[in-house]
Amino acid sequence: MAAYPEAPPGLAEALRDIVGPPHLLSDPDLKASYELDWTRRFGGPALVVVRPADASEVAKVLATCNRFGVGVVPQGGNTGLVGGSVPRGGEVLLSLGRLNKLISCDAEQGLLVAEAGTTLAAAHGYAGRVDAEIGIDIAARDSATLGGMVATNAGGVHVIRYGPMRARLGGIEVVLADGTVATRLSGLVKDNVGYDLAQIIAGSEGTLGVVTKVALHLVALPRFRVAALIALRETGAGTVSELAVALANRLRRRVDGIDALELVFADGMGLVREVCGLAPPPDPGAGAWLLVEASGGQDPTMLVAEALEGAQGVSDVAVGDDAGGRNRLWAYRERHTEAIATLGVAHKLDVTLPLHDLADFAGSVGAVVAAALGNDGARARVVLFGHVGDGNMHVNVIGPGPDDHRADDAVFEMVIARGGSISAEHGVGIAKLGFVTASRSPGDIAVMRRLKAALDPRGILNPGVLLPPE
Ligand code: 2HG
Ligand code: ZN
Repeated sequence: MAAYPEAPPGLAEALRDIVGPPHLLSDPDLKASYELDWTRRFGGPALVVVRPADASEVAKVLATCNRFGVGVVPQGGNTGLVGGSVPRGGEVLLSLGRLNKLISCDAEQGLLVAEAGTTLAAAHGYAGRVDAEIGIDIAARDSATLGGMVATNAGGVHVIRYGPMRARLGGIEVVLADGTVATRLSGLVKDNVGYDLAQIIAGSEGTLGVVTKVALHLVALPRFRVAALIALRETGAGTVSELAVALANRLRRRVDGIDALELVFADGMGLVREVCGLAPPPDPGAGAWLLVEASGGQDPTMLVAEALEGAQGVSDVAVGDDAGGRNRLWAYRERHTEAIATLGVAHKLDVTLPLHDLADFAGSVGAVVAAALGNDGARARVVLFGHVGDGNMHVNVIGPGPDDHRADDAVFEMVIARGGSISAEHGVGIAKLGFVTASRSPGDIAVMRRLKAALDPRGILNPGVLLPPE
């Protein structure tokens, strides 16, 4: 980590007066957990960590930092994977963790409103109490917070049915750099009065404002839900990736109410089983496994079974139709991230490919990484998995040092050449800054820069993230 920067005289005292002494952290040991991200690849020293209690304290903190011209890094559950929620060195770290109250959860209106630091798991619990759910789920649900998920437009396993976080938004409350509080939490489905505040802020990665409240549309809890883990073996009809993409499309055409279509491969499965001590999956010798989940008012099990009849490459299937059974199947997929973390600091390349190109990408990305790393290629390991239903693959490269960008660059160039996206759901952060201009038109970038200049003229909000230097 870089040397410890000094806070400008008077800043720490001013912030302490706002939040109270216990919530202004300047001791290096107390700050440490806020200064390194989940990947351990990104992080830097914060001037201080400040933990406001509510939106009005957030507003005062931002107004103060704006006056001092000091950068502010907002942080929710610190589950980000692109270096966007940890200091680069010399910013105030603004933790939203204390803003964790439920405001309302109304099944009739179909809306949950909660403070930004509420975890996704807590939100699931609130929705469940009124026989509803919120249509967003990610493996980091116990730590990831609603505000951070809006800021990064988080995706997850249910995007193919309900869309990403921005599609679930019924409104937000956001605090701008100068301390202005903008609130629109009505949750009205039809409400066409001007610019859409929530949609401007969603995906802005803390660069335009700090989210303090989130309104999410609810969906009714389905009566039936089933998950199936489908083992695939290569046949003359194609590689396991080709078979998986074909089967995902077939399931989508034939089964109503598909919630998730996820893909893991043999090396990732082996790693997860070894690290997490999981029982053998269906056909332990298979080359890949497709996890499908479907739900609705009718039991989808028969439709899934019928869709699998005659499907190519299927060597075995395990079905989970109660929560315990489903969770057991999901563990093979969800526990990839923690299992990979035991191998070292992974380069997390979260990319989308057009579906027709996904299988070819999956088959060739390992060789592209090895070539990019030259003599170091043999020591690198690539673990691939992801949300095959929406073309989103997680390419995890373990081996290159944190600042070695050769593999990242090669994969991003490959993705752009194929018409995909360098950031499917994790955001840009600082990890992908070099590829933003290749991913957006000059006019598009100009709009982003003007929005940034208008809402944060002193450039204090998450400096260095999302927008590359001009
Ligand atoms: C997931 O889909 C997350 O589980 C994490 O997006 C992906 O660890 C990763 O690469
Ligand atoms: Zn993911």
